[in-house]
Amino acid sequence: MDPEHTAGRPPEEITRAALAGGATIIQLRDKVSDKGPMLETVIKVSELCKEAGALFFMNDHADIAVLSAADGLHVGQTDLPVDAARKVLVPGQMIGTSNHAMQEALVSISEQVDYVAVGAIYGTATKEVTVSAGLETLVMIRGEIGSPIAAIGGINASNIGPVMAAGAEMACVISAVGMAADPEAATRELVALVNG
Ligand code: TZP
Ligand code: MG
Repeated sequence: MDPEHTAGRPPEEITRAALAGGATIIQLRDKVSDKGPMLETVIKVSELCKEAGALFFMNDHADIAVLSAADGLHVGQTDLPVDAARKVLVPGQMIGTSNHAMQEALVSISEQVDYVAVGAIYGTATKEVTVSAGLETLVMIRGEIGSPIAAIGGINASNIGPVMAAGAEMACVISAVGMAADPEAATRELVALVNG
């Protein structure tokens, strides 16, 4: 859930639609809001996830992950280091990292993260990507690690097949749902492809 990629619709609306369509994890990624207004939205999104029995992850901000009772925090390579973020999180909260290459993934594993995100798998207009991982990196990392892998970047219904075939446990999408004319139907289609 990225409020910049909702085609003008409120984050809560996209969240409800994604949950109704069968999404099992929502991550909120807000690169523009001040933390006050951000917290209000995050708490709503976190509550919607709890009601639906889905997990909620906060991106970037350990303090907001705690304040919204998130299930976990997602950090990138230049965000708070994993050990520092853990000092802010409360017991039971999970942590996952963004990884672009094998070496980063191995460091993440040594930090005992709960999942390893790998991207960008495909080209994306949602984020300025400096290092592209590609499917090859996903396959390589899958061969080396047993922890859950979340694939991200340019994934949609037409190209999710190879991502799951490469052994990712999770596929993360922003625009394929957030920008869809019918986000609930778009999610349902992706979930069917993941489970099929
Ligand atoms: N990290 C790597 S690619 C990406 C992020 C946050 C953007 C994913 O967005 P989309 O629209 O699913 O390509
Ligand atoms: Mg980040």
